[in-house]
Amino acid sequence: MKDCIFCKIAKGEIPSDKVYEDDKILVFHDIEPEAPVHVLIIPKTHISTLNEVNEGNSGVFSHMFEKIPEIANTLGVDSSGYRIVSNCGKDALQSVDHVHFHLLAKRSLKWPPG
Ligand code: DGP
Repeated sequence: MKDCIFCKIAKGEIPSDKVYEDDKILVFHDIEPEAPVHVLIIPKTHISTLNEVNEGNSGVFSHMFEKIPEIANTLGVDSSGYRIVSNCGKDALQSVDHVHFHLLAKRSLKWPPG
């Protein structure tokens, strides 16, 4: 997607503070952190929202979730705990139209988030 900021980050056209990368996913620190640890986990291929997930592209998400324990361990939050959140659409205040999962940690995270 030509004008997608996360596609540009995935291609290295816009710099990011990377935590993990492989051929399918990229993990980088959020520019507006809401917690002492706040990273974004994205598929490298452009998928706009969770509504676009289907049998043909869901493999990247199983890969992503297989990698989350390793990412949490790298960040030093596997024992203390963390929250994974994905905002989909207007009511959830999704601001970047490229599916991403927030990993938040290292503070007490209230629930429900409000
Ligand atoms: P959401 O509201 O769920 O769509 O979250 C989008 C997040 O993306 C938000 O927490 C800020 C972050 N973000 C937006 N632009 C950039 C950027 O250029 N670099 C980085 N590292 N994060 C960004």
